[in-house]
Amino acid sequence: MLYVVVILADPKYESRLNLALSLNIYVPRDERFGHLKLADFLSYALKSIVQVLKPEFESIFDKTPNEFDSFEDVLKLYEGGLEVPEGVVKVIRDNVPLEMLKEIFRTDGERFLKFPLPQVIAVDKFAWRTDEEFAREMLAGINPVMIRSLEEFPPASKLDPKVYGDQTSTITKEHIESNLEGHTINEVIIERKLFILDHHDALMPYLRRINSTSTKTYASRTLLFLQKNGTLKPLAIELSLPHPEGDQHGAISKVFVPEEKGVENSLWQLAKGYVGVVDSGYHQLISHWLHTHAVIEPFIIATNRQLSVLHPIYKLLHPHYRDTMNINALGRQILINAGGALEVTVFTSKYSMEFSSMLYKDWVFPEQALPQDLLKRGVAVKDSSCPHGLKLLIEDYPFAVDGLEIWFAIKTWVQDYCSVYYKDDESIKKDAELQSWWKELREKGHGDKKEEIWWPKMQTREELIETCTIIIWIASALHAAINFGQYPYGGYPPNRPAISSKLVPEKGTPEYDELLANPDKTYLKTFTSQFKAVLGISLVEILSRHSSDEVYLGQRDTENWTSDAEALEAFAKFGKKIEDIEEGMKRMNNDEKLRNRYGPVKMPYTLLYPSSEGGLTGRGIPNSVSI
Ligand SMILES: *[C@@H]1O[C@H](CO)[C@@H](O)[C@H](O)[C@H]1NC(C)=O
Ligand SMILES: *[C@@H]1O[C@H](CO)[C@@H](O)[C@H](O)[C@H]1NC(C)=O
Ligand SMILES: CC(=O)N[C@H]1CO[C@H](CO)[C@@H](O)[C@@H]1O
Ligand SMILES: [Fe+2]
Repeated sequence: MLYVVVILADPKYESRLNLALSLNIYVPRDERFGHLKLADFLSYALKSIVQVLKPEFESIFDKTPNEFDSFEDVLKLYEGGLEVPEGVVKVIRDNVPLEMLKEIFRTDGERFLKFPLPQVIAVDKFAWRTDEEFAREMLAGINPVMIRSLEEFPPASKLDPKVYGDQTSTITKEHIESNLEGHTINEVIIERKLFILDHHDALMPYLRRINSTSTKTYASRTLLFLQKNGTLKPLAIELSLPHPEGDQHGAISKVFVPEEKGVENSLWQLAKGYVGVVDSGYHQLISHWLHTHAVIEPFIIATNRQLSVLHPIYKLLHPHYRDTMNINALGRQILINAGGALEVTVFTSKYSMEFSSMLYKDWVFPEQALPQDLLKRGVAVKDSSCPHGLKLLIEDYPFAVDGLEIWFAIKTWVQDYCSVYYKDDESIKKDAELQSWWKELREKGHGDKKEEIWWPKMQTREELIETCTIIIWIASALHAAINFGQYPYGGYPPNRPAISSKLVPEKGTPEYDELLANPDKTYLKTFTSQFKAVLGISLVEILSRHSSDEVYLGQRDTENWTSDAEALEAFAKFGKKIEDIEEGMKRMNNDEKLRNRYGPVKMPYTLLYPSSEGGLTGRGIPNSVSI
């Protein structure tokens, strides 16, 4: 009880501070980093990048905008060949302790930057450009939660036609039928082999405003076909802009199809780049920030306010909240704030937060359960003959395959644990603390959604178990799958461009002539300004790291977190299950039939391996959203 009083009486709460390197953001006492060495370092590093590197680079590149001339030029970033202007080096030297220089700025005070080689180009420097890899990253990359099955052709829009006119896709049969292994479009729809990465409706209402900033980009729809050998083939990309004469006139769209050679190939590569831009922004703002970091925070607050530390559900959930309030406060202070790093590196620019708030409207708690998410996206169907009663339509879908293993392991653990304390539904209804926790969460924490009928009523054991499983899944595995691939995939910006500064060149313009003469240069000019690339790489490198004292799924930081033997036994069983799952993942990664786990870039799918060392490992599921 004392605990609750302290929090309620707390006169301070997080508020804006002036930026200073020694940022000291107010976070409630129990939620502070405090036990950490490396997390302190990570936050220091983030602050340094945003507060030292960003303004310096901005001012220098403002005067002499530098562009990469070739992909070899970009590769110099990892070989120690990108020269930093003298002025920047001086400011860095004056502001950052020497021992941090190497780690944070990838420089030892000399004038060259050197980043670690991102995994996506570690084996092959150009495989990322293949269509197969482009499609594979929708299943095994850092935003594997977006692809869905296409059940109508042409793809329709849910935007209000009174406001937005006709937004139906302009992709036709003729664009794609030659690539369907001899089938017609109706056949592949019935066989459920057609998929879409749809970034049209969410973006269209923002595009006019976004294009008035330094970003120039498109809403996009990417159609994909599931081939016999289990890999996806991109069939067409549609890029759309609002109509120049007003929204009610619908969209103006161009359709690009895969071509091997000539200017058509250059245009196809550009089209894939724009898809990357929009998908990166959606990943960062929606899949990452909104769907993990932001939505979990109300659960932390309600848990601390309504459940005593001795309550069994408090003990169950507490490890999954570690450091989250602290990293979110830091994020609000320097990353997603107005003028912060995200607005510079993500295409939505100053509309970033509005965009993410708008999409919170579509967030539905029960659909965060992985099985529900897969069913909703039409990438799985119910089938009692399959393990867990679900059949994946794309059998080799690494995120879904590994995710389901983890999801059901968490669910079994939560079920075992809750069964110790709740023998029947009556005991749930009668638990006053539990009921006030859930009431506060729905009515205050996620208060904008308090009228929604989809909230579990918290009257049965099944509702408690599903709810706690979703919370743990979001905080641990979902966040890990979305977070720790940022550097391995996005540390090489051409593979995951985050921003575009030009539209597709039109025939008869000097830009089009340049595309003909030097398509790589056009690609880099469009997607990879040097300043934004260096800032973006620095950020994702820090954000992809584990601290050395991280606690991973299946572990707790104290052995004796409960004195109940049954609960400890169930937890030991969970830990063992998690280890077995990791072994299974390793076996699958060695199976050559599972091509999507490896792909042309020869990068095994490790993002849901539960265990990890500290540092930049591209694997590991921390218990909580901690970076
Ligand atoms: C899968 O099949 C397609 C179409 O036959 C082929 O182009 C592609 O190379 C195959 N992919 C792999 C990884 O074998
Ligand atoms: C945990 O509890 C057991 C049994 O009471 C005790 O023997 C052990 O020393 C405790 N471990 C720690 C780390 O406190
Ligand atoms: C500055 C700029 O290029 N803005 C464009 C953004 O998109 C709208 C809608 O298509 C165009 O009308 C603008 O010219
Ligand atoms: Fe994160």
